[in-house]
Amino acid sequence: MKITAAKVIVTCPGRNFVTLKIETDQGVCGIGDATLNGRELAVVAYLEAHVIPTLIGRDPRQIEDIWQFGYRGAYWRRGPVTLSAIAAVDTALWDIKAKMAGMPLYDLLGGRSRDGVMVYGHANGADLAETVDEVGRYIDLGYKAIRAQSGIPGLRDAYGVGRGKLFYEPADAGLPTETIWDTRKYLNFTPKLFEALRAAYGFDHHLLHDAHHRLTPIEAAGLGKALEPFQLFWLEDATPAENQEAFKLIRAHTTTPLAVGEVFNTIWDCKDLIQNQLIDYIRCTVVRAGGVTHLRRIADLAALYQVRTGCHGATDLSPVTMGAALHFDTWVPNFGIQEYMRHTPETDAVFPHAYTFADGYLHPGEAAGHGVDIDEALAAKYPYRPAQLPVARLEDGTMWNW
Ligand code: GCO
Ligand code: MG
Repeated sequence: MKITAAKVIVTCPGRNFVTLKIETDQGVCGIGDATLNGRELAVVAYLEAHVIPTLIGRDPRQIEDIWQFGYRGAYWRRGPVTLSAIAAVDTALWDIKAKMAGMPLYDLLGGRSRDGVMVYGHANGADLAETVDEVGRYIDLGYKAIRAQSGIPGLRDAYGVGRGKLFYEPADAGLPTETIWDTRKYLNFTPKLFEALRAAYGFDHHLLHDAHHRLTPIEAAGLGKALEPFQLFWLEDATPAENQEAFKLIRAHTTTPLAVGEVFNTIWDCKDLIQNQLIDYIRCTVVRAGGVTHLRRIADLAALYQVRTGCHGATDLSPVTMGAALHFDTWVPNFGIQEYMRHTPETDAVFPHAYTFADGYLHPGEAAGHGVDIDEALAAKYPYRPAQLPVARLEDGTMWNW
């Protein structure tokens, strides 16, 4: 069996997505997501110039060897561009293998470990009252777990609060929008939000929150401590994790569970955090961390330390990543939760998929492969549009983490 062709499809049904399609001499094709939000064309160039030529003529069944070739063969290891490209190839090859086997991907990985994949949705509001109402809307939609982000009094912009509600898109401009950040205002407000949410809805639902890399370790420790009475499912990206040791300080002060890793690319980025039991959930997902092949390795390491998975699932990960992640989630023994930020109907139409939502759970479906396809004719109607994520500055103009 041979790979005969591979091509990159860029489409913008409201936001940009990059998809790799691999074709074989047996007529079976597979697709993989290669979207890197705000840096899409870097991955397109990497795939077209450096990866696709090495794939032609290879046996698509040799998923492991092709992964190792992409990783070791690059010499310049790691990084989001390289690992997104490797992930796209890997996802497409697992799709092909599962289609050849006539199995949904989760069956090929080792079979079903659960009946459904618990997801969390994104509730966000301009202020406390609106955010409380939005969480109520998600509860009414059947969600068991909800992430709450709110506008902050006295602060013009806050992370996670979009112009839209069910669908919002942070990569909103061709050049980065500049937002203003004030940690003091955020720390004064956030415990009040969760106090109000528990007062309104009780303790039966899981509540989550994303600090989006904005805090220093000691500030993060303080927030974790202040949130303890409200029993969060997790506090995410409390502080940047380039320095994995920083989490020792947070951990020493709070029992609020910690989640990290949506920006990680490999097992090396989370090795110390996992082995030192400094986190509770690892956020890596298919497209960002080298595909199903590498994500499995991360999950297996995490399992040794009772760290559970919590795959990133924002809208900048295409339905292809969502589909593949749901098969992974259905199989992985140490599953925790899956993020589910809904794609717009336009995106769903470009990527017809087998997965479905019901009662707070996503189900990968029974189609052979990962169950997600691309409608190329429709995709061609939405040409690429430059779009970048915002940046953040402190009130005095200092650059901060967005
Ligand atoms: C999340 C994330 C996203 C990111 C986005 C960047 O937890 O869902 O933090 O909202 O900001 O994926 O492209
Ligand atoms: Mg996040």
